[in-house]
Amino acid sequence: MLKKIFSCAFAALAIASAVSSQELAGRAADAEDVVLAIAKPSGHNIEAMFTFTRMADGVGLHLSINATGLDKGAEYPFHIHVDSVPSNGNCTATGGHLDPHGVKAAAGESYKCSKSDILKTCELGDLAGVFGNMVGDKEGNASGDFVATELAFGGDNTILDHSIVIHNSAGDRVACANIAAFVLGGDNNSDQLIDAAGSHESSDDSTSSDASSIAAKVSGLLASLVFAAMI
Ligand SMILES: *[C@@H]1O[C@H](CO)[C@@H](O)[C@H](O)[C@H]1NC(C)=O
Ligand SMILES: *[C@@H]1O[C@H](CO)[C@@H](O)[C@H](O)[C@H]1NC(C)=O
Ligand SMILES: *[C@@H]1O[C@H](CO)[C@@H](O)[C@H](O)[C@H]1NC(C)=O
Ligand SMILES: *[C@@H]1O[C@H](CO)[C@@H](O)[C@H](O)[C@H]1NC(C)=O
Ligand SMILES: [Cu+2]
Repeated sequence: MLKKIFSCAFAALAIASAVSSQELAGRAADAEDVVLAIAKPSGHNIEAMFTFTRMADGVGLHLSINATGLDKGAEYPFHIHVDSVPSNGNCTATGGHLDPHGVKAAAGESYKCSKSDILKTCELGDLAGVFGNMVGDKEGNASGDFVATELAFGGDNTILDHSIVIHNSAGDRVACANIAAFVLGGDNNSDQLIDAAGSHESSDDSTSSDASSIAAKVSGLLASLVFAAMI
C-alpha cells in the first residue's frame, strides 16, 4: 500500500518536471491549460484592461474591467468581436460581434439582449448587453467585476482568438485589442505565466507582467492547475 502511494507520488513528480514551458506553449490550443486571458484595448486616449479568469466552480469566467481616458458621464458599449485586430490597430477590421449560436441572425431587427435569458437573446460577445455600458466617472475612469457564465476558454463559447472592442455612444469603434491567453510556464514551471501564442505579435511585455501579477493573486488557482497538469 505504502509502496503504491510512493510510486504514484514519484510518477506524478516525474510527469510534472517533464512538462516544460515549451510543451505548455505548444499545447496552448488545449483550452484547459489556459490560466487567464487579457486584452488591453487602447485608442482615442482610452486605456483599458479586461482580465478573464476561470470561476472556481468551473462554470464561466470572471471578468474584471478597468478603463481610463473616458469622457465624464459618457456611455461606452463594449463587445467581443470575431476577428483579431490587425497589426495596424484598425478596430474596424475586427468583424462583427462574436455570435457562435446565431442569436442575432435569428432575431434580426428585433434583437434585444435580455439578462433574464442570455443564452437565447444575447450574442455571446454582447458584453455590454449583459453587463451594461461602461460609463466614465468624474475622472474619466470605469471599472467593474462580472461573472460571465456563458464564456469559456475553449469549446463553442471560447473567447480565445477573438478581440475586445470599445465603442463610443455613437457606435464608433474607439479602442480595441486582441484577447491574449496565458498558460503556466517559465523556468520554475509554476509561478510564471507565458503568452500562449509564444512569439506571436499579439501581446507585449507589459501584458505578460500584468498576467504574472494577476497570477500571484490567484495562486490557489495556479496550484490546482499544476495538479491538473500532473494527472
Ligand atoms: C487595471 O488593473 C490592472 C490589474 O489590476 C492594473 O495593473 C492596472 O494598473 C489598472 N489600470 C487602470 C487604468 O486602472
Ligand atoms: C480598416 O478596416 C476596414 C474594414 O476591413 C477597412 O475598410 C478600412 O479600409 C481599414 N482602414 C485602414 C486605415 O486600414
Ligand atoms: C482614475 O485613473 C487614474 C489613472 O489610472 C488614477 O490615477 C486615478 O486614481 C483614478 N481615479 C479613481 C477615482 O479611481
Ligand atoms: C523561481 O522562483 C524563485 C522563488 O520563488 C525566484 O526567486 C526565481 O526568480 C524564480 N526563477 C525564475 C526564472 O522565475
Ligand atoms: Cu462592438
